[in-house]
Amino acid sequence: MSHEVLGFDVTADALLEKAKRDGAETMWDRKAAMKASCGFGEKGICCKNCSMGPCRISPVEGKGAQKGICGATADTIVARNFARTVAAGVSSHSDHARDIIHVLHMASEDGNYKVKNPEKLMKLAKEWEVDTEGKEIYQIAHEVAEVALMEFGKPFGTQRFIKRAPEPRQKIWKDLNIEPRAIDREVATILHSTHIGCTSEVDSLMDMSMRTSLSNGWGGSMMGTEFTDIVFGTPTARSTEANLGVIEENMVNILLHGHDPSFSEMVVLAAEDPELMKLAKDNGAEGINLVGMCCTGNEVTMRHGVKIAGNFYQQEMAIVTGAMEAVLVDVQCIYPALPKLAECYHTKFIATSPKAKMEGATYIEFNEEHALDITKKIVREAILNYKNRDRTKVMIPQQKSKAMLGYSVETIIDHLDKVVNSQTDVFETVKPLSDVIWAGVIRGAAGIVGCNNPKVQHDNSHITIMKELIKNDIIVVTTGCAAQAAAKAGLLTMEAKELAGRGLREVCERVGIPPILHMGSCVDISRILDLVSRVSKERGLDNSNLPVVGVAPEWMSEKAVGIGTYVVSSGIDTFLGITPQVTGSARFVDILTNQLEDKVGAKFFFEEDPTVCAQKIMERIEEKRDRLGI
Ligand code: BF8
Repeated sequence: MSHEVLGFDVTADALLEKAKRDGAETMWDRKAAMKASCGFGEKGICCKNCSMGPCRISPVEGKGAQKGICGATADTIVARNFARTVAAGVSSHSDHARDIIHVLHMASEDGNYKVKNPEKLMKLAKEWEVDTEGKEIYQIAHEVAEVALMEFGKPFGTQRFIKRAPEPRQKIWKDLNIEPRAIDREVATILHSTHIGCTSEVDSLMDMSMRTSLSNGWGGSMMGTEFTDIVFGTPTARSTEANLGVIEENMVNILLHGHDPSFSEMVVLAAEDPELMKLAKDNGAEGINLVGMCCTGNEVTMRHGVKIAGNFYQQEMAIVTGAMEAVLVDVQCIYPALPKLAECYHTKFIATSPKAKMEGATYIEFNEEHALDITKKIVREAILNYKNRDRTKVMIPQQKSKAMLGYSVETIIDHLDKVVNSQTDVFETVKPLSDVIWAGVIRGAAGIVGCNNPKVQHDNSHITIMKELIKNDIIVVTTGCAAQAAAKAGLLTMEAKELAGRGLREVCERVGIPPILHMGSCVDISRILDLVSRVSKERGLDNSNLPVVGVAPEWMSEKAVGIGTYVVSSGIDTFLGITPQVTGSARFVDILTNQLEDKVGAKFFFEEDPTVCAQKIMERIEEKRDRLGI
């Protein structure tokens, strides 16, 4: 079993040994069976866009096939594959957002879904010029939701939220003709343009990739965040615990895994039902213990403090503990292997989304009309399964760490208002943040985001880079599975300020924040865009002028490629700890890591060694500071 990449994880070894004893197959067995990954796929030079192929281009220049049967070169094939990956990532995030908007569209005073944050709704109505005069809140909600739904398919115009970007950034997009239009249109256009016999021009494919990615960053994802906050509340700072040690020996354990809070929020509500709580006790348990994983875990922890069982690579380990009564999933990042693994234990694996039906799963379809009834039924199934737990097969690791999270932009500004802005009587501004960066107390900021990937030691890249940066006075904001890695490592605590440099430590003490701020799920990278753009606007600059970077140390999903592309297109350099599947085209690599800077003022960096990556990030931040003369 090749799981040496787990050396960093203190819970892994014993559980993997247990999996072996239990006859349970894990990703590490499958990775070992995979032997080597496909060299053509790895470099992005396999084309299966038509059935004359698949065509594989020789990775050696001048030797073997240099073109596909249609004549597509390695450059074209790599660029087309990249574009399609971006389109898939954009679809996932934006389709998730669409579901949340539908939830607001059906929200009502006496329904399962309500407007939890009317102030945010009214702000958005104003921003989008929706007439609110004399209308009650739910009518406004429905009208705003309708406007949002049009952002997916409107025939004319560009995404509404691009006006939130600094003006110089908007001009760059306009001049390059990459202002994002309707989301579905951008995705369809990419699929069309990468069909055989359409675009072969590499720069054009890159431009289309950027435009499509922006329709997510400043469209789908941003709407996802806004509407989630309107329906379920804007996250505020709160504490929780993280790692597999949050699973309880004497409780009904339910794992929430996936992404969409319209499902997980209803499970949280169902688990608070007095009848179900009594049923749990009647079945011999002390209560119901909800725990989260991946981005749905982030959503429910930052609004309710639901404990975090772990991040992406721990989804199998949570089941191997033998103490999980049910795994409830909706969409994205769920291994198809889980239902089979659950069969090795008493665990019920319940799929709920028609968008992600899974072989071997119990399927209980979730729909928003009967949301609470369905989630109550599901929680009941989990409770009734408690008696089936085989105590001889239970092994729960002890490890867990405390964490502070829920730092939405509003919460960060609220902290600044209370301790700094109140002295100047200028509220709701990020000026104090930009002031400490300009003064050099903090050298810059990094958004560290993304997944786990068995190509590198799990969580190690996240944690190494985070520690190195805060030590050197670079404040970190984080989302996704990277944020959960930080939570498990104890880095989302006030005590973690002791690991920070003097300047950052002082800021943490003064403002009352940890040196690493958990800002939510992957969709919430839009919060980071918002924060960076506020600082740019405050200084009258563009994002590309600021000493800020994006980092995805262990990314693996198509969504991550879409995100990285919109972050760079938004003027923020992005460091990737896993090299994307583009190295079959030196020209495309040069576009990503060099030429993009001339176009959009930012570029990608590929660096797999986390220590070297941190060093390069710091050099880039200092370079940006030099250019600003600060
Ligand atoms: O939604 S859950 S593995 S893809 S980081 Fe990555 Fe984690 Fe998936 Fe982003 Ni979030």
